[in-house]
Amino acid sequence: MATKNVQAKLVLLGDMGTGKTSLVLRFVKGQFFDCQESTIGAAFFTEVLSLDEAIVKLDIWDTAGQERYQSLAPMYYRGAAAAVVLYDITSMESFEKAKRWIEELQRQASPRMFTALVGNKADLDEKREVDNEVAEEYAKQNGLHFFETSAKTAQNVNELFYEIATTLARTCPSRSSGMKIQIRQSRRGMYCCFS
Ligand code: G3D
Ligand code: MG
Repeated sequence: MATKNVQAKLVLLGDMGTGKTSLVLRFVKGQFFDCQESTIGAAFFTEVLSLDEAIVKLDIWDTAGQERYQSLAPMYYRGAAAAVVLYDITSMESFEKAKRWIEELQRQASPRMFTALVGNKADLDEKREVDNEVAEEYAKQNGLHFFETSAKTAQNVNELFYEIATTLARTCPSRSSGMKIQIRQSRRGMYCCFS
């Protein structure tokens, strides 16, 4: 049987400083920096995951400071098959901001979009402001996948991205032959099944 090939756009949303760039670097490069430079300009990563059921190519878009300008967001998440909305477990304010992003996605984005609520910096439990149970309950009520992660210790980072890839492998159609894909991409500039 031919292997299924899926290509999908994944966007990271959330307040500045929640660890979006750190989380992607941990996943893609296996690294963590205590002094992570703020993201300026485009930040784009591609990662290919080989699963039993499919090969999933994730085009990961890290917000390049757009989190400051919420009005630019729709352009950023248009065509995305998956969104990861991050908050920092040591900041209630970042959790409230994450909820605003979720509400915006629910209003604007495709209802089929895979959406995960992610509480990062789980290694800083002694400074925790957001209860795991409160966030998990919110996620449940809103039909979101939920994880607590640490880009620093790598806790749950692979689990998060593999859950995304496994779900997309199931829900996205396989890329067809080169010609058709080229036409779709040049016309719409989008990926996967939600373009
Ligand atoms: P952003 O891309 O969402 O703006 P960054 O966030 O990835 O730039 O991270 C912001 C700060 O949080 C960085 O520290 C980074 O090292 C730290 N950080 C990110 N993830 C974690 C984590 O899981 N645990 C801990 N303890 N720190 C984390 P600085 O000092 O550069 O502000
Ligand atoms: Mg960043």
